Amino acid sequence: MSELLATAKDILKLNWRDGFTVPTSKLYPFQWNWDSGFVSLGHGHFDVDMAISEMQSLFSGQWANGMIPHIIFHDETQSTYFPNHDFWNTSVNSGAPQQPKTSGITQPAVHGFILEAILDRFSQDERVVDFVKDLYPKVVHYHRFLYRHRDPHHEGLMFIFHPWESGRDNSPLWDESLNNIELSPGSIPAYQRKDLDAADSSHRPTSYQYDRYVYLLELGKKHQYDGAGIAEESPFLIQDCHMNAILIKSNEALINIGKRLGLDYGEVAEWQQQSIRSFNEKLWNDQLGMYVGFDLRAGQQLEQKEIGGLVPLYAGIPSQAQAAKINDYLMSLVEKGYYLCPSFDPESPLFDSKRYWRGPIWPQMNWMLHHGLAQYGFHDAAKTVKNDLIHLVTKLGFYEYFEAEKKVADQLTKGYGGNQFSWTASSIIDLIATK
Ligand code: 9WN
Repeated sequence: MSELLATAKDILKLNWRDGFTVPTSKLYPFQWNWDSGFVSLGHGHFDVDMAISEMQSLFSGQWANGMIPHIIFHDETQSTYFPNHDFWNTSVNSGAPQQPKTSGITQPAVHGFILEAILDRFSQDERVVDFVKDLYPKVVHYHRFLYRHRDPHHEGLMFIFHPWESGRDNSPLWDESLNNIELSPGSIPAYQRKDLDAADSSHRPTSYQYDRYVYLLELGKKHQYDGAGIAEESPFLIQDCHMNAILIKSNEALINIGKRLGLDYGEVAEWQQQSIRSFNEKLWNDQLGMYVGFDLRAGQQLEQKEIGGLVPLYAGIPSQAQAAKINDYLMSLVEKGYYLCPSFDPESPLFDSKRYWRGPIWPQMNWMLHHGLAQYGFHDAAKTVKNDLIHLVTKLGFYEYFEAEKKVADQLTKGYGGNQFSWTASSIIDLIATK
């Protein structure tokens, strides 16, 4: 364990730049939104100043409308990632910062619960309390953006208009919406992918998917990235259960922090009430025994079993009976010979054990699931989710994601995607510290 922790710490140091951490140096050379949240948690175990700086650095990219972008391009000279800051051209929105340059879409709103975790750990440290008080209204403003610009029917459920916003970029969940995008020559600008220079192409999205990612990026740009036209026009418009569960978990954290530090949480409490009610009414699927997303364009649920459908456990959304169904699903995967937890239903023909979000195990997802299962008293599954990740990282290295099928994983010598990965290090550090 101590060797594993020492390596994890070294990785966080290695990926540390001037005040923030890159997910992995080759494949993702900038600051990513939800990665930074988890990474901040890891830094907090060794150096609280780094944890604080990580979050401050991320929020230096906040837009006037409140949005926290999914990428902050602190280093404009770095050209090994597509799409770079110039391709996003965020100057179409007058509230986008000139400096640092950013992308024009967002990612899961983990910051509220990360802030609460940091406060829990350092509640006696005045600097930390001041930092939390300073960041608090900015996080609230971010949530305000999500409710104001991403919830046109005032349901308390935000939508995403780009797979990259979900954090689960090429999940099979998005296939149908992407397939509805018909591209004619000239309908998207010319571009050159850079990810295939840094990762195995059999682990990454296809060029068919990338063309559609670019199409949706251009659609966002056309509407200044926050305009009402996005909801009217986007062929990809999803109320994702993972995004909304994380938002709800962070709302709850903001309410807790507000009570502790005497900060105004009235607006958050209102959002929260409506969000939890709508979430249970609209996103539970009894047949599957888990939560699902809702496709606003097609007007129907996305009926697939996948990792995002389990995350509401972490937000305390399901009843004990609903949570038990989620636990049953996880235990059935163990019986069928999988490490926990595959990102997509292994029994689906759409499952792909190597490719990105179409099957493999992701460390930060196990972190959230571990806490969710423990909260509901499912200690066996909680332990398995934690120990499987520790086992895979010990055996295969600090990779971005991992093979889920036991008999295949046991023959491998390394994980998938990027190596020396920051949130893998962070999740391991924090999980080992958790009882
Ligand atoms: C696009 C950085 C990010 C994660 C996402 C993951 C992957 C980027 C990409 O890497 O997405 O945002 O280029 O593939 O899917 O969850 O935040 O680690």
